[in-house]
Amino acid sequence: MGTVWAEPYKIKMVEPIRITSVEERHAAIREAGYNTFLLRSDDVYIDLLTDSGTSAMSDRQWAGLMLGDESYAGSRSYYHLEEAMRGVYGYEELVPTHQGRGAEHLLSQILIEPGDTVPGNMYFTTTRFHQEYAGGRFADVIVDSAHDPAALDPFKGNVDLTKLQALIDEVGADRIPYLSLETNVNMAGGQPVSMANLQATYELCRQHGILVMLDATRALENAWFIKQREDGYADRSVAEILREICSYSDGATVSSKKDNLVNIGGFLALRDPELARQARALLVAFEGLHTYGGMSGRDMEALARGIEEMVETDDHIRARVGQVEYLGNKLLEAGIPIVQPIGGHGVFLDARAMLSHLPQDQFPAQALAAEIYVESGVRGMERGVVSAGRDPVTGDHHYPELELVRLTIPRRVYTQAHMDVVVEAVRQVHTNRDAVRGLRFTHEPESLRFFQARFEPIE
Ligand code: P71
Repeated sequence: MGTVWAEPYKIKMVEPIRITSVEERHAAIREAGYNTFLLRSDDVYIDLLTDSGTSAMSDRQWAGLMLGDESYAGSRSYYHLEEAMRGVYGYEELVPTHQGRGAEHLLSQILIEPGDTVPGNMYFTTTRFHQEYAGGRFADVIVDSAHDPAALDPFKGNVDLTKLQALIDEVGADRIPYLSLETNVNMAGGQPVSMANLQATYELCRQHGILVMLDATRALENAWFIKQREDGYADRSVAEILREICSYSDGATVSSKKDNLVNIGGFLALRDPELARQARALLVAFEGLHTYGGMSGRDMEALARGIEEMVETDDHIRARVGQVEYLGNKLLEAGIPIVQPIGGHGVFLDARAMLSHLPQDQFPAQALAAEIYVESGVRGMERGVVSAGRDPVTGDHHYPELELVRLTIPRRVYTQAHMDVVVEAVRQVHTNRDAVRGLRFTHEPESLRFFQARFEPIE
């Protein structure tokens, strides 16, 4: 294989998209309260809000929709999904859910007691919500470099074992039901965990009787980075690396809307049949019967095929991450401050560096995302103080060091030419950055506020 890569597929069907005028976009963003979550997709040209549920399925997956078995109980498609999950991830017990947060809900409810602490390598919004909802407290044990957008550490997703040990000493291992270990850490900018760190973390936790639960939502992207960056893995397939990642854990939650190449779905995977029994007891109350969770038969069939397809060869993941790196490198060449190294699922603009005239309580990343949309119709997502929310005890904003706009690339959807348009748009905003004004809330929801918050520009 040479150094030039290309997509391992050709295009059989297309979906037209519309370019709007700058006047239309001004009106649209005002109506959306300067929140890109509240825009209508018809008003968006290139949609980089998220890589979640936005991927293009293959012809084999679409064919699977027709073959899905809609039996209420014991669906053939469930057994196909179970076989695919066991084969690719290596866990024994499958608990299907409607999407990732359904799995997080079940896991948090079965393992967390009020007053417990759940350490993790940086928070994720829904994950932390469910930990707190179950009465727990999240404690960040990621390496310091994860909080520095410019640090070039190849594994900025790693757990800092000193921080973890200090937490164990402080609260006691019996108040830590599990460590929540995210692969290719989303909020850090799509940054991987090394295999050595996964192994060492698992061993430390085992010594203290603490379970390790992966958030394996983007474990495939993590496997690709291990292959590229960690000694001893260059000649291993991503399929083998993924299996080894999972071997250092007791279970996993997965949002199948990412790596797994489907538009909806997810699962909780476990090794311990007793924990799986407890999860299924809740599953039937909150999601659906244990052989479908929240998914239809056709959803499960497409998902089983997506799981198999993502690791069939390394070419898929090479092209997926290659496209993200293409965008990131073009932005770097243009002098735009982004999180480095370039992540697995998107490019993260450093809004704090770009809009240095705005204090963090004027929501620079929120303002930057709105500005890029108005400039070009490209939609990104705020990942900064708005996403971080408020401390449930003090009521103050959490002020994360990372104040970012995420330009997230859906899998198999956009072309290199689309990426060039995005570069042009961000360059333009960067040139005029001093004119971007800060924002203030006009409506602030109590929890997961970023989804539905509304803002207005500060005069
Ligand atoms: C993403 C999403 C979707 C999302 C969720 C919350 C706020 C904004 C966007 C979802 C994840 C994820 C990780 C690591 C669990 C979930 C929840 N990501 N873990 O990045 O990235 O999964 O959406 O299927 O419920 O845009 P779910």
